[in-house]
This record gives sequence, C-alpha cells and structure tokens, in this order.
Amino acid sequence: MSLADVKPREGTQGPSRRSFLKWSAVAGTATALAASPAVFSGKPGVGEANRAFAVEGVEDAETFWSACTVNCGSRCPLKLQVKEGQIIRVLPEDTGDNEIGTQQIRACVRGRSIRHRIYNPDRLKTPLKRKEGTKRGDGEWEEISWEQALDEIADKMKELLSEYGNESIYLNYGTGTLGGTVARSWPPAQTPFARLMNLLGGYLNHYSDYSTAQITSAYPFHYGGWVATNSLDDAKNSKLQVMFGNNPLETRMSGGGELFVTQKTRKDHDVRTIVIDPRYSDTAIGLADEWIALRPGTDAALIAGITHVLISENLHDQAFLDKYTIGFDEDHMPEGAPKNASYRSYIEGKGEDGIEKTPEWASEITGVPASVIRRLAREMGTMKPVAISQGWGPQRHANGENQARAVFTLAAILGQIGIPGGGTGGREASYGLPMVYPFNSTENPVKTSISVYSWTDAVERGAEMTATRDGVRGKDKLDVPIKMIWQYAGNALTNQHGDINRTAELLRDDSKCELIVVSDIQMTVSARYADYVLPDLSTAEQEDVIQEGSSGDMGYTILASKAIEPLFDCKSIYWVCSELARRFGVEDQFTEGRTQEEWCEHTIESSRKEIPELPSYDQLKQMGIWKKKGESVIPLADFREDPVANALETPSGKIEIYSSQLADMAKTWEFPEGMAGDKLTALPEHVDTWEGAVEARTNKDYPLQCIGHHYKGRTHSSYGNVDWLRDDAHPQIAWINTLDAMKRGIKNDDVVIIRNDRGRIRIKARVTSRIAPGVVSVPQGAWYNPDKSGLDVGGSVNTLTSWHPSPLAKGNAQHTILVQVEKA
Ligand SMILES: Nc1nc2c(c(=O)[nH]1)N[C@H]1C(S)=C(S)[C@@H](COP(=O)(O)OP(=O)(O)OC[C@H]3O[C@@H](n4cnc5c(=O)[nH]c(N)nc54)[C@H](O)[C@@H]3O)O[C@H]1N2
Ligand SMILES: Nc1nc2c(c(=O)[nH]1)N[C@H]1C(S)=C(S)[C@@H](COP(=O)(O)OP(=O)(O)OC[C@H]3O[C@@H](n4cnc5c(=O)[nH]c(N)nc54)[C@H](O)[C@@H]3O)O[C@H]1N2
Ligand code: SF4
Ligand SMILES: [Mo]
Repeated sequence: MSLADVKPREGTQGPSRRSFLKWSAVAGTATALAASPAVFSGKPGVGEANRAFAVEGVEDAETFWSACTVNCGSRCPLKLQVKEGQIIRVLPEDTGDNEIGTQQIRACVRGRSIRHRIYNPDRLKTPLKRKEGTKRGDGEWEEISWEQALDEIADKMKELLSEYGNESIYLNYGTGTLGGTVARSWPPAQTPFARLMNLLGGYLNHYSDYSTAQITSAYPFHYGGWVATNSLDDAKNSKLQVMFGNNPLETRMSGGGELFVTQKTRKDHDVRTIVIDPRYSDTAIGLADEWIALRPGTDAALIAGITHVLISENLHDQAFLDKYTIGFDEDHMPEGAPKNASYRSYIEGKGEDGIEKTPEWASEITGVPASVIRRLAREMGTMKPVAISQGWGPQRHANGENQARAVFTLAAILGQIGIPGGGTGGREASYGLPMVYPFNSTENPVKTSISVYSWTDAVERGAEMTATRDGVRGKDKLDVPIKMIWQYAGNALTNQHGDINRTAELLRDDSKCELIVVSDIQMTVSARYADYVLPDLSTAEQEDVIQEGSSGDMGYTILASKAIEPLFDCKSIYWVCSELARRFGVEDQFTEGRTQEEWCEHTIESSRKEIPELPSYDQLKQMGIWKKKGESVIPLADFREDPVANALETPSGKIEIYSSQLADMAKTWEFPEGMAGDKLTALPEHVDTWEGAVEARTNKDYPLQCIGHHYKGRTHSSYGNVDWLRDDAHPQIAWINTLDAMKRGIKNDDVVIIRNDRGRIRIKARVTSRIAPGVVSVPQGAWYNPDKSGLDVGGSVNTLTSWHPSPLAKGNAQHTILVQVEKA
C-alpha cells in the first residue's frame, strides 16, 4: 500500500477552481462572506440574519448531510445546500417530531451560521512558517509548501525524540472537532496524531480536561469512579429538581441537547425546579420556579447550612446513610479515622474548626439569606423524590473538588441516589449508542501524565515537577520539560488557558519549548504562537462519522458527507498525519491500508455488530442521521438494589463522605506557601481560597469575584469570529450587578476596564440584577486582542485568570479570580 492509495480520491486535492477564484478576490476583507456567493437577495444594510432565509436559487441546489462538531456538549446534523461548489444555505434536520426520544435535532444559532465560519476571512489557506528572526506572536509568516512544512516538522521531531525522548512531546488539549472520528481532536489519545505518536513510542499524556478537572479528580474518592446523575427526562418522576450551577438552556443547546429535554419535561410534568447560580441564567429564566443567587465557590458552605437544618429537623435519610455510605456520623467511620472527623461532627461544630455550620454561618459566606436556606432545606427534605444535579461551573474553582463532593453528599443525605426521580448530584447522564471506533483505539506506550492544566509549568520547569507537589502521575517526577507542542483543533495554547499574558510570554521564548505546530481552520490566537500553522479542512470538506450524539433517552449517529471541495490549499488531518507517518516509515501501520472514507465505512460496519439495527454505511450516507429512543438512565440503581454485590470501587465499597485516602494524602502532599485554600480535606467541607468569596470582602484592590460563563454566541472561542453572532446576536459583554455599577458610576452599555495584577480587558458592561452583588461575569472564549499598551480589547476573561491550580486535581480554577471594574 503506498501513500498514493490513501490520499483522498483524485480530484479532491485542491480547492475547486471556481470557489478558489471567487474567494481569493475577497479573502482577507471583512466583507468576504457577504460578498462571496452573490445569491443573497437582501440589500446591503439589511439585517444579515434575514438574508439567511431569503436565498435565491436554492431550487437547484444539492443538499448534503453534514454536522457541527464543536465541543458544546450537543451534536447537531446540518443540511448544507450547495450550489456551484459553495454552501449557500444551512438547514436544520427535520426527521423527527417534538416528543422526547424522537425529537428533531434543530441546530442552535451557531450551527445555523456555520457558513460564516467555513468562509471566514480568518480562514487559513496555506501552510505557514514563522519568519526567521521573529518571535512567536509577532505575526510574521512565510507561506510554504506542504512538502517543506512536513519535512521540517518531521526532522525537528526526530531531533527532539533522540535528544529528549518521547516524554518531551506533548499533545495539547483541543476540542474543536471532538465530534469527529477520523478528524477527532479529543480526547488526545483518540486523535490521529496520537495514533501516529503511539507508533513512534508514545508521548507525554495529560489526565482530566478543562471541563471537569476538579469533579473528575474528586469522583474516585467519593464514588470510586465517574457517576453521572439521572438523565434529565427522568425528572418526570421528581417532585423537585435542584440544579447547582447547571445551565442546560445555554450549555446544552439544540434539540440534540438537554435544552429541549428539560423544557419539555418541565412543561409536561410541572416539576418544581430551583436553580442555584450566581447568575440568573437562561435556565433559571426558562426552567426554574426559583433562582437562588449565591457567591461563586460557596456551594459547599450552602450545603453545610442546608445539612444543619436537615439534621436538626430530622429530615435526613439516616437509613440510606447507614446502609450505603461511610463518614456521615461517628458510628460509621472507616478504621483509623480520628474522633469527631465525621461530616455530622463538622456540621455540629465538634470538628477541628469548632464552628457550627448554622444557616447564619452559611449565609455570611454564600450571601444567601438564612431564612432561604431553612426553607430550601425543608423543601428538599420533604418533596421527594428530589433530583439533585450540578453543572461544571461550581467545580471550575480553586475549591472545586470539595464543591463537587458537597453536592454528591447532599444527594446522599436526602437518600435520593439510584432511584427514579432522584439523582446522584452529578451532571446528567443520557442514553448513548454503543458505537465502536476502531480508528481511535491505539495504546500510548508512555504511561507518564500531567494534569491538563499544568502543561505551562511543564514547559517552564518540567524536570522539577513531582507527583506529590505537581500531580505528576505514572512516575515520581518528570525527567524532561515539554519540548514540542502539537495543538490540533484547540485554542488552549493561549486563549482557553489561564493568564494569557503570562502564557504568551512563556511561548515567545523558543529555547524552552522548541517546536509548536498548530493545525486549525482559522488564524486563531493560538496559531499566532506557533512555529508552523497547518490549514485543516472543516467538517463540510470531508467525510466523517460524527460521535457522541445523545440527550435524555435518545442516542443517535450522524454520517457527515463531503459537501464541498477543500478550500484553498487546505488538507485533511488524516492526510497530514499519514504524510508525517511516511516520513517516519510507519505509514502502512498508520493507515492500515484504508482511506478516510474506508475508515468511516469500517466504523459503521464494526458498530453494526454491537447495534444490529444500525443502518449500513450506504444507507446512512443517504439518511445522514439515525436516531434510537432508548431508556432513561438511573445511575447506581444496581448499587441501591444490592450494595454488596454491586459494591463501589472505593476502599469501603460504599459512598465515602469521609475519605481515608484523602486524609492520608493530606499528610504527604506539598503546597506552595501563602495560597489560602491549598489543602486536601477528607470531608467535602467548605474551604476559603485565594481570590475567593471571603477574600473579596477584604481585598481593597480587587473586591469583585469574576466568573466566565459559557456563552451562547460561541463554543469557547469557536464561532467567535462569526460576524452575525459577534456583532449582532451575542456580543461580548460583561455582567455587573446594579449596586456595584452604581458605586462606580457605570451605566448600562458603558465601556469598562476590568483588571487585576495579571491583565486588563476592555469590554462593554451589562448592568443588571441578573447577577449576584459582588460578582461579575465575562463570557469565556472571546478572542484575546492586546493593543500596544497590553490592554486586551478583545475582552477575553483568560487575560485575568490564573495558572494557579486547584489542590487535588491540579485543575483550572478559571471561575476563581478577583478583579476591579472601572469606567473606561
Ligand atoms: N476562563 C475560562 N476558560 C475556559 C473555560 C471557562 O469556563 N473559563 N472553559 C474551559 C473548557 S470547559 C474547555 S472545554 C476549553 C475549550 O478550549 P478549546 O478546546 O481550545 O476550544 P475552542 O476555543 O473552541 O478551540 C477549538 C479550536 O478548534 C478549531 N477548529 C474548529 N473546527 C476545526 C477543524 O475542523 N479542524 C481544525 N484543525 N480545527 C478546528 C477552532 O477554530 C478553534 O481554534 O476552554 C476552557 N477554558
Ligand atoms: N453555548 C455554549 N455551550 C457550551 C459551551 C460553550 O462554550 N458555549 N461549552 C461546552 C463545554 S466544553 C462545557 S465543559 C460545558 C460547560 O458547562 P458548565 O461548566 O456547566 O458551564 P459554566 O458556564 O462554566 O457554568 C455553568 C453555570 O455555573 C455558574 N457558576 C459558576 N460558578 C459557580 C459556583 O461556584 N456555584 C454555582 N452554583 N454556580 C456557579 C455559572 O454562572 C453558569 O451559569 O458547556 C458546554 N456547552
Ligand atoms: S454549537 Fe452545539 S448546539 Fe449549536 S449547532 Fe453546533 S453542535 Fe448544535
Ligand atoms: Mo469543556
């Protein structure tokens, strides 16, 4: 098998001549898109959004099934209407109805504007090399051939491999195409480049992710492993559902997300719903009967206050706690635990701190009135079944591990785990198809890994990093720093990581990390810091099986066809990695003799062995999407049924509210001096942290807590350069409470500066009572854009966030920071 055989079929190599010509005439100007297919009937100046519906000439357009593969937690098919080689209109899928389990998977505002992402003026056109004599970030590029780019990258890789070994090569986090199979960017171990590196001896891995670092690390100690909560359609069996920082209406959009499932369930079954969130989110508006505004990072304190009421009024489920958990009270402690170390002792003030966790105590910390805490506790204790769930906002904090465990603990105290209408306190499960993905399943021979958030440390001081201080796994310490970063479909090299100014400074020094390769479809912030930029194909330009479609009790798969020819000189990631493999003499092992289309076919046919009713590859090509109504998911139902036969993988086999493992680790793990909250605790107790809610009240320079909610206008930074979304539908704007704004003379829509010691951003202010006093929120994912003075006029919250990791996960505490806001 030679490489010629694995290249895409003849005629698919270059851009179609016609689209290239139309394109090159306007590329680089902001009006590229509006000027491109001259088929819109709207006149200039007419709202662009209207034009999408007023398209001429669609009668003889050809329709292709494609998909939106970004990381929003949903997964949407798109029908692309193509004429003369160009996408002229994007339609949602329409094969279902309006019932849960068979619903239409109508794409959200982002997917519907995908044309503006595919045909964006920022679209990369040809391989780029950083100009000799310039620094990363200077933005000076030389256009080079694929031959030169891949030769030079392979040569440098060979040099680094022989000098520093495989652990010097790092695959950075990237979720831009996590919906793909061949073009899959996450998890790193399932990506084409990992497949290549595994043939070359492996690479330095990372554990956990930017989404769930803290909760993921907390899970093994509490539940013995990852446990989701009941699928959200199951709330039909609940009397009450309580969501801690869960926001399905914004973070699980579309008919393929939980937006539809939660709303429909709420409407049909009238389940009372409470949302606990510093922001009056769309979920609080559209779903909830009540919004409880608390200060960020204080859920564990709120839950302690609630538990105080539950215990005092005997509303806790003692029988459940006795049978299924350890650590709740002194009679159910693991061997060797000290006296008064139980959760009950902590609540009653008999623990080490001697403080009784009354609703008044909790109110001081959380900002939630004590009377509300009492009423909440009574409601939860009496309205059963009660479904307790959390989003991942509460855990993306400096005390996020304990925040997550506290919500799990509340579910146990109420005895609601493993039953219909109840929940485990985790985030929702959904029914998924047991698809099989042979392309993504190879093994990394290297077993060393670092936390997802500590790669900047590993560039800066890799060989100093240890297991007990920095969370290195698989080894006591790292031997070498990171010398090469491969960044495929990700913007975490800068924009999505913390403290962008500091990260950019680190990357500018190419004596540290010697080779940075970015594969993207846009000239992103991260691409600016690369040595080589490789222009990739969008999903519309290639065929792929789309993974992970599910919501509620429905699972589905999508076969995305190639709708248009590759634009410009863009090449598929499969071709790129195959070509690199050839330069290392492993192309046959890499491709196993298959083209990308043949891998898609192999995926479907392999999956049909698990799912006999799954249509064939050829049928799916016509159908685009196949859905299956499954069942509601009730995690830990088997454990509830028989906790001995179905014991958990914790040391006790039970739910561990007190973890002896964490108690032991607390004795050996080392933390830097002077950072409040850097500690491990055996109980899910509230911890005051650096730049947390309590410090905010005494910090004169930076008195406001700042979070960065996930935003409707973007999926992280993806779609961030789409004019319709950025300029019209969802502009970047910071939320600030009316009281805080008044104190600062800030009016709605004023331009403000938000700053701390790490950086400054310029952004418009939304003055609103939809956010708790003392809190601001800057929607995360905006594109960092520093002016000459270093002021980020793009308004990226990561200009303000910190590298400092959370204690157990070494994870991204990106919702924990303090800032000051002033009128610009
Ligand atoms: N402050 C703060 N920061 C955060 C978060 C937060 O809450 N607050 N959230 C974190 C979370 S949960 C996550 S998951 C991360 C997400 O961080 P990332 O995974 O970096 O997500 P994106 O910013 O969407 O970057 C995806 C990139 O993929 C590119 N891309 C899209 N399609 C293609 C394609 O077909 N091919 C190629 N090659 N590239 C493509 C896009 O252009 C974009 O540059 O951000 C984290 N950062
Ligand atoms: N539209 C859109 N959807 C997305 C994404 C996107 O970028 N845009 N990103 C996707 C990805 S990769 C992920 S990981 C998920 C992320 O999903 P989440 O992590 O759940 O999203 P966040 O917006 O960070 O947080 C959810 C809510 O928690 C609140 N919150 C913040 N801190 C606290 C706290 O301490 N306590 C409580 N109770 N609430 C708090 C926020 O105000 C927010 O409303 O979303 C996915 N969906
Ligand atoms: S961003 Fe998410 S919800 Fe929106 S179209 Fe894409 S996959 Fe669907
Ligand atoms: Mo995420």
